[in-house]
Amino acid sequence: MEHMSVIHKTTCRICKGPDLVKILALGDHPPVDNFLSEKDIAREKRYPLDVFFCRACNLVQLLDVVSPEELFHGDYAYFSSASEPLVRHFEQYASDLRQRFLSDGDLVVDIGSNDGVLLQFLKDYQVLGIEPSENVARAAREKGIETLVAFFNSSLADTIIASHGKAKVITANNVFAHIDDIDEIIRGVRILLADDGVYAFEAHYLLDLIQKKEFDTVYHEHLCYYSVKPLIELFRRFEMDIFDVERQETHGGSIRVYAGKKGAHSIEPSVQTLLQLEKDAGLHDEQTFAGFQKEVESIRAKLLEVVREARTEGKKVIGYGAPAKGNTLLNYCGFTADDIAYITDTTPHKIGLLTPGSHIPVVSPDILKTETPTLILLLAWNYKDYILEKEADVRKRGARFIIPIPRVEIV
Ligand code: DWN
Repeated sequence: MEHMSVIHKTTCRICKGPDLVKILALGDHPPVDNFLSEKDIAREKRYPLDVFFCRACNLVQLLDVVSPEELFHGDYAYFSSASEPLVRHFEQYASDLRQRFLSDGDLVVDIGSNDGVLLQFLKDYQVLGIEPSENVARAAREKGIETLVAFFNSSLADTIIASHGKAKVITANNVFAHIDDIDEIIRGVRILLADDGVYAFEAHYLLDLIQKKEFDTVYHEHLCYYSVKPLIELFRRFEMDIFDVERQETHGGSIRVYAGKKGAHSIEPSVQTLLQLEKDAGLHDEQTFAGFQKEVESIRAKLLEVVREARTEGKKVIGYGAPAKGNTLLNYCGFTADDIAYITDTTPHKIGLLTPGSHIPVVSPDILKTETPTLILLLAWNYKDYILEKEADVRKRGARFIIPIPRVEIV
């Protein structure tokens, strides 16, 4: 793997202002989706993971930008379809888009389409995926979804218009928060979008992150931690409106934002409702973040206490799910394979590799058919209900799950 490169920004990604204050410092971390084998360990690099608040437009963001070519490379580890509840979420999302916006023959373009998890449910329309990671794009093509291996930008928008025409719906789910030059994305969306078209994107929601202490959703892929207020300012700069916003449960709590060309869609009350909710929760006020570092440190202290106590008592602790966020949590706590013997995961690509930074082996969940660990650290806590039900048998055999977020509890 090529050496990583990182740039250190000094201005806000949305308003371009310099008035930024650090609100969370998590230390130096390796990119969380770069699972690796023993031979790659020597070349692994870490970068600062610090979160900043813009006093002017209130965007919460990272300023240390690891190059996208090396985060979303040809051997990317994240396949959305590895999580059954997420597939169900995108099936519902597709039917929402179908009912509300789509007519026969419309073009739907998905930016950051991963393995076709959304477009697979819209194949009766013209669909086009855009996915920079070759291996993940291949999985989409195997589902019969036309997919361009590329990063989206305004020149690609022109190319797509020439070959496919303008898009009625453009989506960008768990990708719009990953992009440094968001202006370029919106320029491209504005070019590609039909005049009555809709740009719909999902991103984890800052309100959930703060209220449920989801510090582990901070990692180098996530450059922005959106709230509605700065997004309105961003789209206004491009003569676009945000006309509807829906809270979603995915990834610990997300927002689905609907935007269109100025005046093309009537503005729903949901926009003002969420703006008010954010104001009431203090998301536009720097003071709200003052205590966050301490809250995160106390979650770490509790996790260290539980896991290290089990270790001194000779009890076996494992991890369940090897999500990107799990690697922020493991590395922030400084856990290694001496603390967490192994981690199970349903993603074939991750099985047999080591987690970045903590270097814990990832194995198939099948091991739990025969092994009964004492404690299971639920790193994929955002699927807690689904997983606790699925793993009822290992719990009957005496295993207990450590749920780390929003507070450490053992169930
Ligand atoms: O931005 C991103 C977020 C939104 O999605 C991407 N960087 C990658 C990804 O982050 P993540 O890896 O934290 O997402 P998930 O969907 O929470 O990852 C869950 C992991 O757990 C997957 O590797 C699959 C695995 N899993 C499992 O082993 N057993 C999931 C389920 C539901 C299970 O039962």
